[in-house]
Amino acid sequence: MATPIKDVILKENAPVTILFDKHIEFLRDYGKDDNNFEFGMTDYLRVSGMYWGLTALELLDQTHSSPQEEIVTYIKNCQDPETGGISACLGHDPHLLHTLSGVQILAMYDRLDAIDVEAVVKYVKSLQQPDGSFTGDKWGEVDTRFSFCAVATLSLLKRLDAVDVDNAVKFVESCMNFDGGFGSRPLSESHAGLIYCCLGFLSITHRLDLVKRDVLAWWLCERQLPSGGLNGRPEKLPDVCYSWWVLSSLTILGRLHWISGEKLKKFILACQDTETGGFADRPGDVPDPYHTVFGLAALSLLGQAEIKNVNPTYCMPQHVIDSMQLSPQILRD
Ligand code: GRG
Repeated sequence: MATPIKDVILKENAPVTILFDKHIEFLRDYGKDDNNFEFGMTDYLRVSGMYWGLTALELLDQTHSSPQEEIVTYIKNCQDPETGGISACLGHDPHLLHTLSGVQILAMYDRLDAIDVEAVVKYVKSLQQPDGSFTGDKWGEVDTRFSFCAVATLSLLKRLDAVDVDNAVKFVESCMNFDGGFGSRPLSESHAGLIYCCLGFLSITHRLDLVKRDVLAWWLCERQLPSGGLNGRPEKLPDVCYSWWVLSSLTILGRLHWISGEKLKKFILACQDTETGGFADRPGDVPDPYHTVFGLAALSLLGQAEIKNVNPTYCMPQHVIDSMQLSPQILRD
C-alpha cells in the first residue's frame, strides 16, 4: 500500500482575502511589551526578528509607523567594538545572521552611516575559511546559510571585493546534489531553505550558470502538496515559510509559473489568524512575525496587488534594491 501524503486539509471557512489591517496591528503591537514571557525568551533572535517585522510592515507600505531612531540606535549598540559583527541583542556575541539582518534594516532606512561599515567588512572577511566556506561566528559552525549571509551583507555594503568570491563559489558548488538541490554542507540533504541560500548566493555573485536549472526547478515544484502548500523536503508537512524559500528560488530560476500560484495563494491566505492578524506555519496554529513576513513576501511574488514588490534574492523591498543600484542575477527565458 502506498504511504499517504503528509498534508493538511483547508477548512471551508478559511480566510480567502488578505486581512490587511489586522496584520498591521499584529506587527505594530508585537514586542511592545518587553515584560512579556515570549519577548524575554526570544532575545537570541531579536535583530533578525526586527528585520522580519520591519520588512513585513514595509511590504504593507507601513514603514513610517516603526520607531526608526530607536531601532537604528539599538542596532548601532549591537555592533561589537572588538570584531565589528552585530549581535542578536545587547550583550550577546556577534553572529553573521544578525549582522546581515542589521545591515538589511539599516539599508531599508537608508541609515548605513549609523554603523562602522569597515568593521563589519572586517568581521565578515574574518569568518571565511580556506575552502571558501563561512562560519556563522567565532565558534566555527559551517553552513551554506552563512555563505549567503556573507555575500548578501557585503553586497549591500558594496564591498563584495573584500572576500575570495571564487573560492566561496567553489564551496557552494560542492554542496550541490544529484537532484539539483543544495544542502548545508557537501553531501548534506537538499532542503528548500538551503536551496534559497545557495541560489541567493549564486544570484549575488552572478554564477547561476552553475545550476542544474530544470532539474532543480522540478524538485522545487514537487514541494507542492494537494492542499496547495509547500514543504521544504520530501515527506514533510507544508509550512508558510516554504512559500518563500521555494517561490523565491523558482523566481530566481525563472520558473515561477511551474507551480500552481492559485492553489498556493489559497493555502497562504488560510494560514492567517482571523482574530489577532499575522500568519502561522499552518492553518489554525499561532501566528508570528517570521511566518508573517514570508507569507506576505510569497504573496508579493505571486503578484498580490496590495503588497509592494519584494526582491527574490534579498527578501527586501524591490525599491530599496533599485535605489541601491544592486542587480542580483535572475534567469529569464
Ligand atoms: C535574508 C531571507 C533571509 C534569510 C537569511 C538564515 C537564512 C538566510 C536562511 C534560512 C534558510 C532556512 C529556512 C534553512 C532551513 C534549515 C533547515 C535544515 C531546517 C530544517 O528544519 P526542520 O527539520 O524543517 O524543522 P522541516 O520543514 O524540513 O521539517
